[in-house]
Amino acid sequence: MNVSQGVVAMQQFPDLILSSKREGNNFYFFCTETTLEVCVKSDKIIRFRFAPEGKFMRDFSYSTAPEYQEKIQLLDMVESEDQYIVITKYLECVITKKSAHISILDKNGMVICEDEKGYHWEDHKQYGGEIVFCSKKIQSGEHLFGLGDKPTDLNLRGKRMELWGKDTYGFLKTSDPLYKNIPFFIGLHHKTAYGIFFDNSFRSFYDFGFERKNVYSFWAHGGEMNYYFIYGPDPLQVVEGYTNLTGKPEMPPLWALGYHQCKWSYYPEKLVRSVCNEFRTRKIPCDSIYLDIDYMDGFRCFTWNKDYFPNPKKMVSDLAEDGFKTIVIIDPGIKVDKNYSVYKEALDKDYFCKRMDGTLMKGSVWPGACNFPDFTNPEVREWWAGLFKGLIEDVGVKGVWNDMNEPAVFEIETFPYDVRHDYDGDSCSHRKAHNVYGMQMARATYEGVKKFGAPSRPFVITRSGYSGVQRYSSVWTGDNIASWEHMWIANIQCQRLSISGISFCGSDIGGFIETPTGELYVRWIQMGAFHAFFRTHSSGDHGDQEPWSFGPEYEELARKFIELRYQFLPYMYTTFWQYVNNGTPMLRPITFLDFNDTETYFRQDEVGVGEQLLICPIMQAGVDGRWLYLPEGKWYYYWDDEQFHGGMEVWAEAPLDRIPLYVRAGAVLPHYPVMQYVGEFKLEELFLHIYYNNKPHTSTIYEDAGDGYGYQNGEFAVKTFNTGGSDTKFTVQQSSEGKFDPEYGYYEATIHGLPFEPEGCSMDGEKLDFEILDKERNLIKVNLKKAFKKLVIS
Ligand code: MIG
Repeated sequence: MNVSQGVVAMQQFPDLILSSKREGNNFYFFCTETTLEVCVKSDKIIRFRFAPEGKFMRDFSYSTAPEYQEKIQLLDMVESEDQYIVITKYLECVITKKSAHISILDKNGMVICEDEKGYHWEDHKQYGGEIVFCSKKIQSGEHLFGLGDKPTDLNLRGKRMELWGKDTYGFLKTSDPLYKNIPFFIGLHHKTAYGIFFDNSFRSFYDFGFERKNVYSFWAHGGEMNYYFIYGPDPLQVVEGYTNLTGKPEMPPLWALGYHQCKWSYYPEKLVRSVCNEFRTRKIPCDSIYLDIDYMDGFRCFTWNKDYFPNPKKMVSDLAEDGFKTIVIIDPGIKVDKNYSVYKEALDKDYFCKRMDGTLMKGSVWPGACNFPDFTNPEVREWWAGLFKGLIEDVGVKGVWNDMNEPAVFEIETFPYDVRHDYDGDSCSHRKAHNVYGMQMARATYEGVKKFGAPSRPFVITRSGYSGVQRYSSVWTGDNIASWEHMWIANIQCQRLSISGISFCGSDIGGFIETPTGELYVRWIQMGAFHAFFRTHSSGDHGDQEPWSFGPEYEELARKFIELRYQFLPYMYTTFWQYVNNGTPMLRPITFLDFNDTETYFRQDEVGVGEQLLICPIMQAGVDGRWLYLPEGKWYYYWDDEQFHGGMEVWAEAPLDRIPLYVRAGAVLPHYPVMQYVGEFKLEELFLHIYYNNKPHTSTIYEDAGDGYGYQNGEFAVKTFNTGGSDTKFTVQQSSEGKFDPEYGYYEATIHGLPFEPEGCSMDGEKLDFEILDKERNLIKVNLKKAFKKLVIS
């Protein structure tokens, strides 16, 4: 092994590769002591692992990574005097014999990603084992994205970040680390994108040219150098590749895409009921209500404070009748109390985390002194899931909110390093388990909510998580502040989470800490209406934060945007399905939307929402509009149908009753009527808003029952709409797949932007009546059969 003497630490490197071996899709390269494993997972995904002394660790990961294998179309290896080349359909992976340096090239011979020092390691003087490093060159013009919930600029170039989940109350733009641990990032240069997923759960670091301008590196305080290279070249494809690798969620219940109302805390029962009542009397749509920690008896998980909630089952079912799903918080800390059955059982069964020397891990959180279940033990997870029987099956709670699972502990921040964990049968210290603890808690919670809520779909939300957490849970961005800067941060965080495999995300609308002005609240709710998770939450002690708390003028505006969200529900649901089906992120940074246009690389306020929409929130007080950059193509301004060409800056007229919102020309957007909650009434019709375009354009609508698992057995419908036109004619064609037949009877379609005055209209060859809705805007209305195949307007 090569040794180069540093000032503080000794870096060690692999040396000459002496031989190689192929086993199926895996290749092994043997240096004197070090072994490199190269596993080809798909035509676009290659995994690299290093064993410094030739012996690999157990191949286990809480992301689904190790089992993932796709069909490979082409795989070959060639050896020359000084290098090996592993060849796939899209990639050439060059490994030098001299130092096991790795470069990956595309089929045009362009270097996508290449080692600088490459893999190296240092002894961990304090804790033993190795600190494992990998450094690569930053290519010219390279931008770097990813890493989950970081609150800083989207492009991470020039920054250094850390993953070590932390309770960061009132975090700042510069705070790091935050709650979530997502060791995945994306590089983009020369119109080519790739990703690196460093599947290592130890405390890890990412230096994107902070220390040395043209080098990025990632390292972890233990474990293996074990990373995946994921090829695009389109950045959205990189995210899809990563999401396929680490897993996609199931469809959420449709109501979970509705509006959620939360506060720390709504209690007692009377207050909960009156808040829900206010929503219905004021006709502000809402689908769920949250109970924060005060519903419990002395903060004991799975208990109720009977003074505040004498009959939870009755309350929950009354609320349910009015369309409210009740969601309750569950923290990991279990109160030390010999008279508390959950505590007693966990103690008897040895389910709590222990310190290295065998005493229980004790820490203080809301209930006072607590012990903490070891969620990395499969038996503990099963037990935990079982605890939800009471809440879900008996009381009728529909969703569970996991908080404090970084894990957070008062005074000492988190568990000490020496705490032991099972880690699914390969016992380890907290150094390795910390970053996955929250995810394993969410996983166990999800299993319980799913089991006892069957056949309904579960809803779980978590604050912490590791790669793959998206399979079990939605997330929120934690304890933010009621400020314009925090609205900006939320806009960034939700985009970043989306491109980190976690599309089901949202922020505490209006801010958790302190109280927003009515204006800030309205601007924030406008943005939140386009985030998959749409919830107002606040810490309550600072003032009220219900949509009506800011006076009638702002209430009217908040209602308008919550209503808008319900109108957009079938679109958001379709976008969610595209995420579930293909791993496509729901929010798409403008750079990802149009990565061929490098102008977009320096922008981050503009966000694609699914395939057809673009928003650019107003994040400043007292303004009536803003400049923004539209990506390539033709766009309609949602509010007045004004048409714009992309690839340039445009001014969006957006007084407080508008968010800058654009629709792609040619799009078919489904709308629901305004409803107070999902399933309030039977739908008579589905509204379609169809936007004229002279170029062909495709839109999709996904539908299913909105709950239950029929969709996994073909009970769904995917409708494809192809639009196209000329100066005198416009055509809309529909085809569909799947056997689900929605309850509504027909489509009520509005055609926007026709460049001609229509004279006739036909559906599947037969004459069809149309109505002119608005002469000036040339808005045409037609009613269409659900199964129509072709609409022609001329
Ligand atoms: O130490 O449960 O981020 O959403 O309302 C604070 C009380 C604990 C932090 C969460 C917040 C929640 C609060 N919790």
